[in-house]
Amino acid sequence: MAAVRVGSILILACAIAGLAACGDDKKAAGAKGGATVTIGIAAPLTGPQSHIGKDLENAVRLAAEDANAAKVVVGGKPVHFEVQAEDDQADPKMAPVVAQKLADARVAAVVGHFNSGTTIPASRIYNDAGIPQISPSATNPKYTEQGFKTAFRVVANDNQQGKVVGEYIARELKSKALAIIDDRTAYGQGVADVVERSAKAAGANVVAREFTTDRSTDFKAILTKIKGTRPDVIFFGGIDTQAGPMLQQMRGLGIEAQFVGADGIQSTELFKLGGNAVEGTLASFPGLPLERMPQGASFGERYRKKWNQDVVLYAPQGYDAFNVFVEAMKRAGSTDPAKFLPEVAKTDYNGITGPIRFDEKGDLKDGPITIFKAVGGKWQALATIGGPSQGQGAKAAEKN
Ligand code: ABU
Repeated sequence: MAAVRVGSILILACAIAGLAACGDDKKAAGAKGGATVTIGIAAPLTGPQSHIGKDLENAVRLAAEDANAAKVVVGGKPVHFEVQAEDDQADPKMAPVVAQKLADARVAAVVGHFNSGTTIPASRIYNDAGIPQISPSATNPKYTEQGFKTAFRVVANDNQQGKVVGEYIARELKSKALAIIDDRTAYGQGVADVVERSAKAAGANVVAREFTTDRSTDFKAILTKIKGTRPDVIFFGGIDTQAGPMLQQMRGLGIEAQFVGADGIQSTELFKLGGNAVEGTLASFPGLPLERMPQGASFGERYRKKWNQDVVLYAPQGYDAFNVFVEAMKRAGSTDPAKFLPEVAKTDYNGITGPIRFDEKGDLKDGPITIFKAVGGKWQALATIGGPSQGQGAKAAEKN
């Protein structure tokens, strides 16, 4: 019964309490024998990464609106979906607090968190509460290596993404002097470690390894140090909020090295944050380009119409994560997390982003990785490696 408020009980409770806030629930639960189910979304909704968190919240709200318009029936009864959005501020210490709040609110499932550094500590809370969690974006492998049956992600992880990027730097860019910077987060440091290992294994020479934080804005000291090592490529493991000013400062210092990042910088926001300095930047993303996702173009259009902005980064994955839960509930004939959790694990769903199936750990099977280049203020896809049509880890890169 967690997260499910049966219509008649709720109406009675609202009548006794006289609460105005019960109005929506009353309306929803008014459907004959229906129930209201709340799905949580946890992400940075304030602070420097709020543009990415709001993108996810927007996607989940759109998915709930679509599910309600489709009049979803679970176990023969109509279900009304609501969304509870919580702000983890991209802070690993805030994440368990937010997760506990969602658990106490008895949400049926959680889409989130955005950051690996928040997703990992929050996952223990959801596991203990038996709440299924799908991160649309957390790529650190540790998230699904903890043995939690409740933890899933709808993107490839950084063992896959970092390997592709490291090999791209060594083989395609033919780097002989690679400098690496990370932001010391679970994501940034983790993906930088994998890039370093795979680039070295593929023949690149690493000349510098520096770090900053995910709250820093001045990188001149580490960039000046790196400049002395004469790098031909600089890889940054971190988020667009740091990458934008880092690129500007790098060019300001006269460093001409090719700048490469991973999915944390592959946002539309990077162009605003870094201006002209972004031109030519390379970044990976653990998924297909939006226009090559099976329903990406129409999703992008609907998202723009609804929210008056383009998809920032992970909205399609957030939308799909919500629907994986809805489909699991339908198959289980129940909105009780204990009953539909096994169905989440058995997911075989064709989403906006492509086919979604999970391995035994909760990782996405056959997740593609795309390499993008910043050209004229837009991301242009250069190559996609792996994915359902080629099999995970496929050697051949599909040129876009
Ligand atoms: N995957 C990039 C951004 C989210 C994370 O921290 O994993």
